[in-house]
Amino acid sequence: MKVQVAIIGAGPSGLILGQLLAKAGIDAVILERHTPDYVLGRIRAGVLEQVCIDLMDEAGIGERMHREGLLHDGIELLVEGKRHRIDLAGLTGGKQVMVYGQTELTRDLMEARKAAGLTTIYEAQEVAVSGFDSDHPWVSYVKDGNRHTIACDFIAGCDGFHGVCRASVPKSAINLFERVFPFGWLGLLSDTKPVCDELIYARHAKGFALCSMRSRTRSRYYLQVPLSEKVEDWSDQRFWDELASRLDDEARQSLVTGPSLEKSIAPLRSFVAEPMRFGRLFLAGDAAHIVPPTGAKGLNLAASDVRTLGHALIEYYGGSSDGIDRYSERALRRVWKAERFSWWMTNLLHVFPDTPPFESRALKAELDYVLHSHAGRTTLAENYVGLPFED
Ligand code: RFL
Ligand code: PHB
Repeated sequence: MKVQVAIIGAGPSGLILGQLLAKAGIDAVILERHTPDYVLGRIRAGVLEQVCIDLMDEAGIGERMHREGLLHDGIELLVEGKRHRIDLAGLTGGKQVMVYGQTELTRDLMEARKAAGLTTIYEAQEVAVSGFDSDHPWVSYVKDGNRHTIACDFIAGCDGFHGVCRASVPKSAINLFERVFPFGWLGLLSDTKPVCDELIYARHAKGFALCSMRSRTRSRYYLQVPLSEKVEDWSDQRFWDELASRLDDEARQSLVTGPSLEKSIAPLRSFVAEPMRFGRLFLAGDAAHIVPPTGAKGLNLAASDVRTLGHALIEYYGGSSDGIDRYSERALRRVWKAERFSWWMTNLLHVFPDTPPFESRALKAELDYVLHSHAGRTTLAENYVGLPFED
């Protein structure tokens, strides 16, 4: 088998890239280690920036997203029991974000791919990427006990943080930057009415809490927990009690509790791999970088990477290699801005063990500044809704 682009991973990065390339008449195949149901069962992101919304439209699959997604004009910060609204739209000349679950976005992309008859090989085991330092790369995989090989012009590594693509690059060719946070987020999904029309980011002495949602009837809540916590030790009741204790009276009164549909703990990490191109192998999305979820940037960064990569590959087949030559530099400029914002927002809103008293007071003053200065609120708002593309 021979294709123009072999995409590894059927998460949002791989599926959006596949759709952009298919629209441009570029022949691509996607190899995915898991089943479609497994991919759809992972509860992850919930907030889309305009960049991601626009890209879904460009890929021709934004119809359900516009029908069912909830546009938000602002977010609430709850600090020491007091609410502060960040008027995202008012501070950014009308920009909004959309609440639409990663699961739904992935489902739309999978269905569009299936309807267009495009090839996705699920349950592809032992995927290997080779020859990307030459003009003739190839990928191989095992399916139903047989090994298959696909020759290609390019490989797109959209295989997430634990994927095979970044791991196949010689260590001497890659620089890694990492910060692992000393806590995780315990998430709970439930079919209950969200506690508020907007997201609430709460800083509390007991730790951070986030009230988010997937729809007007489905809520997603998170609690900062030590990494030593086990999800089995968190009954639904314990979760609701702890959440209520980190909110204000108004939220406590409107909090509707119910059985959890899903509960899981995610560690928080900042990570960047540089560069994002190795010959004919490109990394995109979580394969190249991870942000702590506080700024809601992971999925949106994945979308902006594949926008840049998709356009670069389309340009290449149109006769210019300028886009692929500049891919890594262009993507990384945006990546580092989102890394900085996510790291900053995480530092501001979480409780760190053993923070020295001086740093603790300085952070408190910074939060006070952000909440009460127009410039501070604007900085938060313009980063949260997503910085504009520079190209
Ligand atoms: P994914 O989604 O991890 O997909 C990679 C795919 O590659 C497959 N794979 C392989 N396939 C073949 N062979 C191999 N060797 C393979 N190794 C891996 C995997 O099975 C998988 O299907 O990466 P992608 O596409 O780059 O997408 C990134 C996003 O999923 C991620 O950044 C976001 O979910 C992060 N995130 C959030 N991002 C936002 O923009 N807004 C949010 O509100 C937000 N909230 C979150 C989040 C992530 C969270 N967790 C659990 C980490 C909330 C949480 C709790
Ligand atoms: C979510 O709904 O899962 C979510 C929302 C905002 C974040 C992180 C996660 O910052």
